Parts: sequence; C-alpha cells; structure tokens
Amino acid sequence: MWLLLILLQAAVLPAQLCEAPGEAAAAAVRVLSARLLGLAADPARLPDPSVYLALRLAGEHDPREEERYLGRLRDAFQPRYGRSLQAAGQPQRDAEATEHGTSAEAAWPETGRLALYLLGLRATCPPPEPGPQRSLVTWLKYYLEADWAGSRRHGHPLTSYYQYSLGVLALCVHRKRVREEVIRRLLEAEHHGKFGHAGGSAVDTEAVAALAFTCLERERLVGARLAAELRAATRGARRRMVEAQGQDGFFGNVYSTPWAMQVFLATNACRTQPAYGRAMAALLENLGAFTTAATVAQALPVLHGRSYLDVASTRCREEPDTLTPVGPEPLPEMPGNVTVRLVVECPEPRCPQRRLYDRLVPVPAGASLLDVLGAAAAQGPPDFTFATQDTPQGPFLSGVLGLEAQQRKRSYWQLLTAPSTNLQMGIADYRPHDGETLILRLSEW
Ligand code: B12
Repeated sequence: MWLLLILLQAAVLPAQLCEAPGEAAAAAVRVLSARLLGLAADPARLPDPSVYLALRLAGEHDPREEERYLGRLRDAFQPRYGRSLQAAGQPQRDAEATEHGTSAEAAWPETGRLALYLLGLRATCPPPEPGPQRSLVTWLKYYLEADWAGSRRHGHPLTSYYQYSLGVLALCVHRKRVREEVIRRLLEAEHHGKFGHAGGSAVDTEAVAALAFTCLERERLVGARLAAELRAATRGARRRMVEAQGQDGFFGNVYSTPWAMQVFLATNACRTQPAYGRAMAALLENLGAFTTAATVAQALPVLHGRSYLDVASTRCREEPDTLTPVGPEPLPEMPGNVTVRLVVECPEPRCPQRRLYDRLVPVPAGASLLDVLGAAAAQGPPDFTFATQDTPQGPFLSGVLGLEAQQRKRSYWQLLTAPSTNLQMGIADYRPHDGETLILRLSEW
C-alpha cells in the first residue's frame, strides 16, 4: 500500500531536474566550466585534484588540457606516493608511532589531498593501470589509520573530519574495504555533532561524511547492520540540511551548498526534494560568488547534476571534446581610495594585552584584504608583519606579528568583519569597503 502511494506520488509530482535547469542556466554553467579550464591552464597555480575532478565530472571536455592537468597532478603525487610505505621508511601499520609523535613530524597525514587525487584517478579516461594505484591506496589507508588513532586519542582526527571523510569516500569509490572501527568513528562523530568547528559551519563536513556513508552502503562494503546505521545517518544528515536551509536557499553558506546538494544527488533525492530545487536556484543566482578555482571546482559537479560518487561510472567514449578555456574576467576598475581599520586580537592566556594592533589603513578602492595587509606592513610604525602559505584555496594567512598559527594545536588566524561576522572568503578574495573594521583573531577550531 505504502509503496503504491509513493509510486503514485512520484508519478503525479513533476520531477525537477538534478542538473542546472533551462538553456540560460546551462550556458552559464558552460562558461563556468570554460573558466575553470582557463584557471587550470595557468602553470603558476598549485595543481588541485578537486579541479581535475570537476573537469572530469563536467558535461563537455577538453581532453588535451585535462591530460596535461593530470600530468601535473601525477608529478606532484607520484614521487611521494608511488613508492611503497616501507620504501619510504614507514612501517605498514604505524598509526601508533604517528599518534605518539615519532614519525608524525616527518609525515603529517595528507588524507584529504591524497583522497581527492585517488578520486580523480577513478575518473580518468582511459582508466589508469591498477599497478601504480596500489601504493596510493596503501598510503591512504595508512593516513586514515593515523587519523583514526588521532581521533581515539584527541577526540578528533589529526587532520579533520572533513579529510577523514574524504579518505573513507575515496577508498570506497575504489571498492577498498576499511576497518569497521574506522567507519564507526565517523558515525559516532556524526551522532555527537562533532563536525562543526569554531567559526565554521558543519555542513561541508557533514555532507562529505554522508557521501562516504552512501557509497559504503551502495557498494555493499559493509554488513547489513552497519549498512542500516549508515542509511539512517545519511537520512538524518539530509533532514538536518533541509531543516536548516536558509531563507536564501543555501545549506550553510553559498560555498557549502554544492557539497550538501551532492548528498541529494547521491541518494536520488534531487528530483523529489523541493529543498534541492531551491538550493539550485540560489546557486544559479549567485554564480558570481564562485571566482577561485577551488570554489568553482566544488560548485560545478552539482551544476552538472553529478556527485563524487559518479566518478565510478565514467563512460569514456561518450565525452564531447567541445570545451575551450576562457581567461579570468578582469576586475572592474574602481576610482579613489578607501580606509579600513585593521585590528589584531590574540586572546588570553597566550597574549596578556589581547589587542595587539589597531590602525587605519588607506588603500585603493577595490583592494583585497591581502592588499590591506601589505599596505599596513608598508606603513609602520607600529610595525605590522604577516605570513601566508600557498594552498589550493589561495593564500592562507598563517602568521601575524610573528605569531604563527599551528596546525597541530588547531589554532588559526580567523578573519572577521566587526563586530563579529566570519568572512566567507580568504584574504586574496575579500574586498573590504570604506570604513570597514577587519579583525584578525588568533582562534582555535
Ligand atoms: C577544515 C577547514 C578549515 C580549517 C583548516 C585547518 C585544517 N588543518 O584542516 C580552518 C578552521 C583553519 C579554516 C579556516 C578558514 N576557512 Co576553511 N574550511 C575548511 C573545510 C571545512 C575543509 C578544508 C579541507 O580540509 N579541504 C581538503 C584539503 C585536502 O584541501 P586543501 O585545499 O589542501 O585544504 C587546506 C586549505 O584549504 C586550508 N584552508 C581551509 N580553509 C581555507 C580557507 C581559505 C580562504 C584558504 C586560502 C585556505 C583554507 O586548510 C586546509 C587544510 O590544510 C573547507 C570546506 C570546503 N568546502 O572546502 C572550509 C573552507 C575552505 N574555508 C573557508 C573559509 C572562508 C575559511 C576562513 C577564511 C574563515 C574565516 N573567516 O576565518 C579561514 C581561513 C583564514 C586564513 N587564516 O586564511 C571557505 C572558503 C570559501 C572561499 N570563498 O574560498 C570554505 C569553503 C568553507 C565554506 N563553506 O565557507 N578552514
């Protein structure tokens, strides 16, 4: 009876499209794909496996450019992970050593990056030889174990639950089993709401974990009991996303929305769930927010109606070679200057005087926060110094006034606009307006 009702409902309700609907949207998505290809062609940028994944999950392709990008990724990953663990001086199951810090300094897990690379390899055409992939899979299993041991000891993985989930997802997409305990650790974290961190929403992480759960269940890599728990956890995550969807249509913010949408795609809820349609409409209205390669790469798969789980079903012969790269749009010129107030805060007990810097900084209109930091450093006294690290997301603010954020202590320089709104962009992309107060705060996540 229930089944009949559900079938009837599905037949009566107009099914919505899972990809961006309509010709205008398709054209906008095509431009975004071409722009990502343009950004990928720039050799000055760090190669990022999520960019490759987005290119591979798109509707149209430029096989030569994709091949070249894959070559750059191989150059970055193969020298390190093409060797067996033993050849690299790591014992096979050295999670304990990593936990106690002996080899940890030498080999901090790169769970997320390696997972994304392996996901990308699953989507190559033609598929790569299985031989060289074996050592990559072993490395990822090793990192996941190190992360798992970290989470047993510190209550969180050494990297993050986001990277840990990516690790489980990538192994699953390659049809590799992981120990039940490793999966249970993720389930437990999900049940106890451990995915959020200070200043950041939990949506991105919750979505990656739900994708990993969906994959494990779909690929039948777990027993019936655990499969039922994973299914329930995914349903719970999807329900929470629907309940928390903002008036603006976003799940979390504009950048976490594509990740959440992947969960609806992977669980076949995209056609029937109105929240998905609202999120797609919101995304299409805000495509202008996606300017960096990393953010475009995270948005494109869902705009094509695809999730990371689809890499396992790549059909090489059906790919149209019709995409050509497009260069980045120049930023509009803005006349005049603006003045920004720059404040640096470091809470007690680390810093007894809490506010370490507070100055007005004049910069040309349209300048980025990175430009503001540069102008502050040039204007002194009082002296202002800062340090950045290159990441696939752009420059990450790693130190201010000689105080370095420490990955191992989970401290970071948080970016806020006064009084206390978290910026949704990094220092290179955020453009402050005249009179704005920007706060750099040494925080823990
Ligand atoms: C975990 C995380 C963090 C952690 C990273 C620490 C760690 N060791 O894992 C912490 C809490 C430090 C963090 C900080 C920030 N984050 Co963050 N972060 C994430 C998250 C959830 C996962 C990143 C990840 O592990 N990726 C997987 C690995 C394999 O890829 P990766 O590129 O090597 O990841 C590294 C860098 O991305 C870097 N990183 C993390 N966040 C950011 C943000 C920026 C702008 C840059 C340049 C680098 C960077 O740390 C990662 C781990 O080493 C993503 C979610 C997402 N959808 O991507 C958001 C995300 C990347 N973060 C975001 C933002 C906005 C920030 C902050 C600017 C927030 C703020 N107002 O302070 C700061 C960065 C400030 C600075 N000092 O420059 C946005 C970026 C949006 C955009 N427009 O580009 C995302 C997409 C979240 C979102 N939905 O809004 N983040």
